[in-house]
Amino acid sequence: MKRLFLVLTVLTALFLFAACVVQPAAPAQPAEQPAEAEAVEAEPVEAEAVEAEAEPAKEMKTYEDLVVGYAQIGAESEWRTANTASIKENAEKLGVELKFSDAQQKQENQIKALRSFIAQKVDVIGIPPVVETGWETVFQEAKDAGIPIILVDRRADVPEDLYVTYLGSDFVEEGRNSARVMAELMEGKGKIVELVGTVGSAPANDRGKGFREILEEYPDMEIIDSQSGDFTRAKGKEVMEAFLKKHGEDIEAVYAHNDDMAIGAIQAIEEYGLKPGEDIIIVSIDAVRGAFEAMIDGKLNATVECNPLLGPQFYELALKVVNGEEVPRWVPSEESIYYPDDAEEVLPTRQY
Ligand code: GYE
Repeated sequence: MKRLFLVLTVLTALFLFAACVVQPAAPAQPAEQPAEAEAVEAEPVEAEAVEAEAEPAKEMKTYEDLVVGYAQIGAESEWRTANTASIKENAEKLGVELKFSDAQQKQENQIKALRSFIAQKVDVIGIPPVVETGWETVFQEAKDAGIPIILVDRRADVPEDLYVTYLGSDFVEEGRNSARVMAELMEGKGKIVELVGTVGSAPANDRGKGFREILEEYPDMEIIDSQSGDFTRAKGKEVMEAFLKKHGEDIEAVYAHNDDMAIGAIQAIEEYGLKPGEDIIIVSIDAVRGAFEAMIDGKLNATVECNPLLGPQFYELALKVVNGEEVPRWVPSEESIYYPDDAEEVLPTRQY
């Protein structure tokens, strides 16, 4: 019941938030549309028809006209491969020409990709910045070349005029939800280790922040160690091994910034001779298929959803942007929380 209430609260909050954020964009459209409508209605009246001709409506681009550059981070997690698939499949479906690059988790490669997209004069650039800082110069270069940037999935710490919109999750809220779930599972007390995402990335920064914010309400819950596993299974396992070596059975819970690191931690815990999900409570973020499988096996206690299927919304935004339509500054994705009880039923419906 408590869980249902939590999920409902989260969904309501998201809904209200989305309603507030999306609204400001609405007035932009009516401003243009009536002009067109008038021109059509006014056809029989010569004078007005001439006026309409003198100022021809700007030709609207369609998906088939769009050339888009997407500077992907890499393939570090199940989440990321699902995101890549969504970006590629939807380009094909819509007839968008996609120039895709994989930076292998290196910022310098993402910067090179942006410069190459600028040289190729793409219409729009989409990028999930691997870390938050260090983007100003290259974003300015895109702006100077008249190429709009859409931040997809992760934010960048740059002045607002250097990108048109951010499409992605509320990572702070994901962190808060993880802590709320953790508090419930641990009954408000115990020692936690934290597997942090890529250092300096928006999701790692915000998921850490949101989690701590809620923990302040629980003085008996404590993070005893915190280290980056770079969002990968291999590093998640490595860091968990080190935590176990150092703290042993003092560890009562793991908070992992993504499911892949949690899955790595599960392996480390089993190899250490403890039962993940029982001896050590584990909560992570993403809700990828691997997390549902782990929950069915009783090895993961909850996963907080982060939606990677951003392709459709991304191209919709890209088209609006090249056609000069106004878009909201932030388009948040809709998300939920899942528990082992629902895992079996939900797994077949998961697309990632
Ligand atoms: O949670 C993680 C991925 O930026 C939201 O990146 C994304 C994160 C996701 O590697 O699995």
